[in-house]
Amino acid sequence: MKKILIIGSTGQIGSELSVRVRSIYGDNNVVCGYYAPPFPEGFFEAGPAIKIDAQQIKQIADAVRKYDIDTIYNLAAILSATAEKNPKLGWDVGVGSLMNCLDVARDYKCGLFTPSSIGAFGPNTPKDNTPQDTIQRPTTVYGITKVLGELVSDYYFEHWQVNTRSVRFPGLISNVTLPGGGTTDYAVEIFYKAVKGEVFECPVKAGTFMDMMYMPDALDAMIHLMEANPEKLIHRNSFNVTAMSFDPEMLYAAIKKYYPNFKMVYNIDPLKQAIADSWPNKLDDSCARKEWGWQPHYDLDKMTADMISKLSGKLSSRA
Ligand code: AKB
Repeated sequence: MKKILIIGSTGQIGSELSVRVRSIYGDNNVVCGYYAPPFPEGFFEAGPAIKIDAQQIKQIADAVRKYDIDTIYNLAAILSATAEKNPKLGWDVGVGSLMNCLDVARDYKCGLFTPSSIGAFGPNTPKDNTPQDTIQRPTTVYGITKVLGELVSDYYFEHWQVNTRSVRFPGLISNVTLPGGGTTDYAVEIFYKAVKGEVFECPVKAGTFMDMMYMPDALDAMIHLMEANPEKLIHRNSFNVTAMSFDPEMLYAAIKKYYPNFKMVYNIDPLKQAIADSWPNKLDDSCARKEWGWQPHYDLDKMTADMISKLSGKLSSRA
């Protein structure tokens, strides 16, 4: 029986991962490590929860011992644009938290999932069908912490057999918890504006392609990879995964099918544009498909339909 600790369980990924893994492994077998609000309704009643600052190794080790944890999802993160504005914070959270999780995972024999990102690539990486194994010379602090995270996670596996696994997430689109400080956040924010009938100011130019994924697929990716047969894994840290690649115009057109009067204008954020320009257009995720059966279920149209239906229900019930 798995006993899971989710670090960062109130964040964009954690708030949904905790619900999904509790439905699979049982409420009491999943411990939600939280650092900050927002706390979803019923958060403290749904199962065990404990305050964890991932930069404090003792807090992680105490939780692992107390709840007899065997699997850690390390979701503590500062996203790309925020990390560029505060590199020290980006480094401390990205690297410090991971090193703490790795040491605890080694000492208590836990499996460890840590997300990497398309941000682990840089301007001299092949942009289209970016291979699994290729040049990784990112030009952002976020990207540097992700490459370091990939390498050091493989190191802990090679040297101490720590069961480390990771995927390179693209922009994640969700209707539950907003991202914050990411370069791909526009692909979530646009839906809120469309549903509220407001004009959307897009921070990246038309023609800026990036990989994206709907949150239900992202949750599947994490859970399937952590359940994958280790003998089939040639790679570990980290797998390319993607579900769709689009530019702002394609997303705008998909949303306009539901809201013909919706208006998007461009108000370019130079920092986000520079970061996006340094990232790939579209990853090749064939290794993930071969090694552990990765298969996304949402493309642009299916994701758009579901986002609009879920968000319009949520926002109208709040009105
Ligand atoms: C970001 O934009 O920083 C993240 C990412 C792609 O890692 N969403």
